[in-house]
Order: sequence, then C-alpha cells, then structure tokens
Amino acid sequence: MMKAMAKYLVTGAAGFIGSSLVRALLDRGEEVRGIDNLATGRRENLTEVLKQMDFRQVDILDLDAMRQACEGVDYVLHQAAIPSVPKSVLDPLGSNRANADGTLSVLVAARDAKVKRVVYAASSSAYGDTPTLPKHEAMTPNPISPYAVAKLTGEYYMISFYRCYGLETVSLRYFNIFGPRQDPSSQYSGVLAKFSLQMLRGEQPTIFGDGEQSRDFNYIDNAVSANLLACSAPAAECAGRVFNIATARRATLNQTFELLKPLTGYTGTVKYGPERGGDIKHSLADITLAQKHLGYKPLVNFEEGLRRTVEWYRSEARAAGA
Ligand code: UD2
Repeated sequence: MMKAMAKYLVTGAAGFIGSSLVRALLDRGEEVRGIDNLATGRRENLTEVLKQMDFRQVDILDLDAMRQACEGVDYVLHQAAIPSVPKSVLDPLGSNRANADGTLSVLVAARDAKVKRVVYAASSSAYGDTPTLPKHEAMTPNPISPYAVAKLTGEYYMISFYRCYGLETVSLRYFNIFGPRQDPSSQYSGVLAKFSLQMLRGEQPTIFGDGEQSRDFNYIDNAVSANLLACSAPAAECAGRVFNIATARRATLNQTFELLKPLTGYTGTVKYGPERGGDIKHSLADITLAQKHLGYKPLVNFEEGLRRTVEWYRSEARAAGA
C-alpha cells in the first residue's frame, strides 16, 4: 500500500534536535522543509541531507517568512529556541523573544496556513524546584529561570491555540536531551556535550555545585521517536496536551562523571565550582502519560546513550584532525 505523503516543517532544523528529526523524517521517506536563523544552529549539522530537503534561513519571528514556510505543511515540529538556563539569566529579553514570542509566531503562521498539528519542544524546567519526585504533568509548574518561564509560556500558547482555534497542538516536555550533534563549544552548552569533548581532550571538566544534582538525561533517539508518535497519535489522545519525554531514571553529575571516565579514557579529576544561578537540584520524570497516550517508550538507556555520544564526539575529533 502506498503511504500517504505528509509534509513536515522542522523549526530549528540546523540545531541538535532539529537536525536529528530531519534525518529521521527523510529516512522514513517524508517530505521535509527546515528553517533556522543559524543563531545557535549550524548548517554543517545538515551537510549530507541538505540536497534532500527544502532548507531556508528564516527566523521564526519573521511572520511573513514563517507563513510562507508553513504553506502546504501538515506537521510543524517546533524545535527552534535559545535553549539555555544561564543564557536566559544573562539575557531574559532575548530568551523571551526566541522562546515565547517565537513560539507564538509559529502558532499564528501554522493556524493561518491550516497546518494539521504542531508539536513543541517544551522543557522540564517548567517544574522548577518542587520537592516531589518524579515530576508528573498534573503538578503546578514552578519555573525558576527566565528560560523556564519563556518555555512554559510557549506551552500555554500551544494549549490556547488548541482551545481557541482548534489547531491540534502537542507539547513534549523534554528532560535534558543529549547525543550526537549537541553543540559542545559554548559555555552554555549542555553538560554532557561539554564533558564528553573536554574529557576526550584530556581537559578537566567543572561541576557547578557539589555534583549531587541529578537529571533524567534522555538520549536523542528517544526524543525523535516521541515527536513521530506525537504526529501519528489520534487527536483525542494528545491534542492540547502536555507530555513528559524522559527515561524515568536519573543520574547525579558525580555518577555521570564516573561513567564518562572509562568511555573517554580520561584519568584526571573533576573541578568543583560555584553553583549556577537558576539551576534546579533534582529532576526525574514520570512518563506514564506519554506511554499511555502516545505509545512512547525510551528506546536507548542512559549508559548506551552515553557510549554512542562519546563515540560520535571521538569520530568527529578524528575527522577534524585528519
Ligand atoms: C535545562 C532543562 C532541560 C532543557 C535545557 C535546555 C531542567 C531540569 N532541565 O537543562 O530540560 O530544557 O535546560 O537545553 O531544567 N553543569 C556543570 N558543568 C558544566 C555545565 C553544566 O556542572 O560545565 C551543570 C549545571 O549547573 C546543571 C547540570 O549540569 O546542574 C545540567 O546543566 P545543563 O545546562 O546541561 O542543563 P539544564 O539542567 O540546565
């Protein structure tokens, strides 16, 4: 039987999660358009797939360009963001523009173009430092950083557009996604990207705080599968709703550093620095809702994810040195 063709628009297509989604969609034979303003994304993340897709350098805040990007599109996978807690503490206006205003702009364009469904990269930071673990979706949000507030604002707009305009929207609250192509080069980079590269180079990593903070680190393939499921699930199961996307396990940074040692061959110690402003101490998800309504399950566990991630940074370093 012929599979019905669908057209997908990935925002933030040149970023870590967006470029992984683009590849997964192309592998499935889907038609893919991608946009990115290349603020944090890199064209190189798409090098070998650029010819198979329609890539446009567009800012999600440019409503005219967004409307054009949404033309003929069935599903929007909205990943474009400035994804950093410390960056938002330094520049709350910039974070709000990209993460909150940007999401509203995507929704307006998607609504007007009569897109079937919008799937949004929401953030576990919405839960803040509430003492209850694991975090489940019915808990009252308690955001700490400007980043968390902006991402949560985006979620509320998603729900509002379902309720007011009937646009099918699904918010996926990602818990610390990591894996190949996560940018390791900035001081704001995700901790696993930074540590993998630093330790492979024999450089000493720094833990902010005592290292006993914990995260529900989730490998990229699991986030990609969650997006595909969020597109195919019946509207009655998911439209206008929010789902945790995680592994339902957590590791402390101290444990993670120990796991990375044999994988990277790093034999030195870790340095401890001051705690980071806006940081959350513990994070762990209840993933029951996503399992029940989306059929989501983590496909790759933390240890295997770490192994694949370090392998990728190692081969990149080798390619760069060759
Ligand atoms: C938050 C969200 C996550 C995602 C992400 C945006 C939570 C629990 N998670 O991740 O879902 O939205 O923002 O990309 O809010 N650290 C070090 N050394 C370093 C770098 C980081 O110790 O060199 C620490 C950092 O202080 C924090 C932990 O590592 O305690 C994780 O930091 P991160 O920036 O990788 O991610 P996080 O938790 O802010």
